[in-house]
Amino acid sequence: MNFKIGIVLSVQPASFTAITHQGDILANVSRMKALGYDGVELAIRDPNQIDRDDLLNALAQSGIPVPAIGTGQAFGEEGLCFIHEEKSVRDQAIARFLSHVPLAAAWKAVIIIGLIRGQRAATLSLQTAEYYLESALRETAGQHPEVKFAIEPINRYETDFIRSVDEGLRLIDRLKLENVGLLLDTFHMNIEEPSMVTSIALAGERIFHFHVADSNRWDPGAGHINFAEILETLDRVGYQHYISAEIIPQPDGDTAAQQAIIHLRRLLS
Ligand code: LER
Ligand code: MN
Repeated sequence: MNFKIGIVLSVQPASFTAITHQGDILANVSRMKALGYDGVELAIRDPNQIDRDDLLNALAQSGIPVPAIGTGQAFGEEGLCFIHEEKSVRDQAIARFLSHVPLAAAWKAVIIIGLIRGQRAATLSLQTAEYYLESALRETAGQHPEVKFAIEPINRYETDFIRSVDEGLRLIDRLKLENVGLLLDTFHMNIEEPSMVTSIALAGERIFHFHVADSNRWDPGAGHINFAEILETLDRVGYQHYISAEIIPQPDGDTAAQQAIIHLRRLLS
């Protein structure tokens, strides 16, 4: 199996719980490198609030690739999203999202469209929400064919909009943009998909990125998801990108990160 193993780190402090390490990016990157991770996925709330050159230099010096950039904290911490009823908020979300593009281009990283798509207000029709989201994606991903973007179906308790692989596939079919695919996450699929392996097979080459967490969002191996069959299915559909651990720091960040890579390496060997 030709997968690389990554882990999600947050560059800025975040209230999102499924992150083993946040802040002090230099120290965290070298820790993950020492544990044997092939890459680090960076969750960045606001690229304008960090010294991007410093960050680029730090990652270049560490020699560790950045396979993906998470953007959801703009919604989680600030409420910016693509389907907000107020145009000014939608515009701010689009501007924020676009500010990730230079970093993604430099790292050849996939930009994630997770929670930044937003949650549908009770007064907003599904049709209008879909229109807002598609317009935002055409204005962003549609203008940057040099970068890949991945829509993440997220479970019903965290969003009410694009929860299943099927909904995600229908959206990218409507968009018809070569550079937009899916990010599948085992934690969400375990809640929403009748069969994770069937959904992975259905998404096939449209899977641009992959998150792993067990059924309890702890490290793979700590719950009841069958990762062996998931990795075999990914391999069968030709997936060759990163498997990125997005897990709760339980009992602590270092231990969770270490247990995750030990379990994943064992399954891949
Ligand atoms: C992010 O990748 C994720 O999985 C969501 O649950 C929250 O952002
Ligand atoms: Mn995820």
